[in-house]
Amino acid sequence: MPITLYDLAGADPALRFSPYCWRTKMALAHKGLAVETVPWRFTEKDRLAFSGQGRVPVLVDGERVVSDSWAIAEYLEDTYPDRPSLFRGVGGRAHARFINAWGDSGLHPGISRMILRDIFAVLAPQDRDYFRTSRERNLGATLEAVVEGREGRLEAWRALLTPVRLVLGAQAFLGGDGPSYADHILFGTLQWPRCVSSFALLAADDPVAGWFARVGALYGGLGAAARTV
Ligand SMILES: N[C@@H](CCC(=O)N[C@@H](CS)C(=O)NCC(=O)O)C(=O)O
Repeated sequence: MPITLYDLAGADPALRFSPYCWRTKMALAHKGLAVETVPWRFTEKDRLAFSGQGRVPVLVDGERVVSDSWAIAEYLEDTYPDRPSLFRGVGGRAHARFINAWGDSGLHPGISRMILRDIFAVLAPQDRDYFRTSRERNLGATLEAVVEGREGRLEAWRALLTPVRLVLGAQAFLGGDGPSYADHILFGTLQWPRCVSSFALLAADDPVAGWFARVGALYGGLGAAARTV
């Protein structure tokens, strides 16, 4: 029985834009595991009740249900050890955990503040009120006010990627000569704005853009082929 993945979708069911779900889809492809993705909308909490929580990704593998992209990566690595490794050992796993935390806490808040209004625009009608209300409550401002002036914040956000540029000056992937889950984490983070917004976060001549294209071309071009707005 193939693995099933609940995957965040917009009004267009083919528009799959969750950074966390992208991390998981890249991890499954890295492992060479077939997956059937199920489009899921923010307000369909009842459809995830079986997982005991209300966020995606949720992976169902036979009897096993795993939520949270990091927990899923660890599950895949530990359950399918004979397939290509996501972490390449204990040290790689520990370092990938850092990239995961850095992506979520260091990069995502700034991305949100640039693309929240664009996300709203692609959502299924039934998700719009929930998304606007929950995000505006958290941020204390309207979606429109949050994204206003984003051009002026872009340079500072791009500077956050300096360590990545330094690493990519010495090796092709964060994982070294080949991709590891660290690459899939950052790829998911950057795939999120690419899918929902025409506002370009990366300059075309940025080495990170070259790396992003390399990772997007992996696994038959899985990431590159994603539906975008
Ligand atoms: N730490 C979780 C975060 C998952 C998460 O926040 N997913 C979002 C979609 S990108 C979600 O399902 N949000 C539901 C909501 O906001 O109600 C992971 O790594 O999987």
